[in-house]
Amino acid sequence: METRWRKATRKSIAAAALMLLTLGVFPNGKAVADVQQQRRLEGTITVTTNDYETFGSDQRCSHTVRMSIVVSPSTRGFRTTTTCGGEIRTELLHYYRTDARGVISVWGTVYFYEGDSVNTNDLDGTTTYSFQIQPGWRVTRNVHVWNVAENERRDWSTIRFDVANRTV
Ligand SMILES: [Ca+2]
Ligand SMILES: [Ca+2]
Ligand SMILES: [Ca+2]
Repeated sequence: METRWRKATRKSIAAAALMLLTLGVFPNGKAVADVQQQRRLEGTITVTTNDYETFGSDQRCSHTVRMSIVVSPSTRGFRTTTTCGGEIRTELLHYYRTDARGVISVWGTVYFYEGDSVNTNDLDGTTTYSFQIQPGWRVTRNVHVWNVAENERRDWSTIRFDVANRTV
């Protein structure tokens, strides 16, 4: 037989459980969504380039860009330009946005120019890329582009993303 005390305890536990359930079911929906949608992308992008030389050794360059940006459902875009060896210009267009769950989408295009100078308009290779970063995760991705137009594989750039999806 249940004592009065036990019955009362059981009732208050049930009440507490109901309160927790209520909080869980009816959070401030909009505030939660806004917090989840704004994330910080943090890390580095390293552009490594090889400039093939007919005489002598190739020229090798490496540039690192540090990223720490707030990402939201509105797309943010950047252009990062690096040069190497007096003949190559690598242009990286990179875009970021979050979805409703706070997942960051990363995508873009790499343009590889090779010619008489780093200001050349001779576009010899193009690559597109896209990947996603779950909240709290860190991702590394290599994107490769090379001199396709002149079939010179020794002219190339590799863009290395090492980026994390953190709270704002
Ligand atoms: Ca060259
Ligand atoms: Ca050169
Ligand atoms: Ca060329």
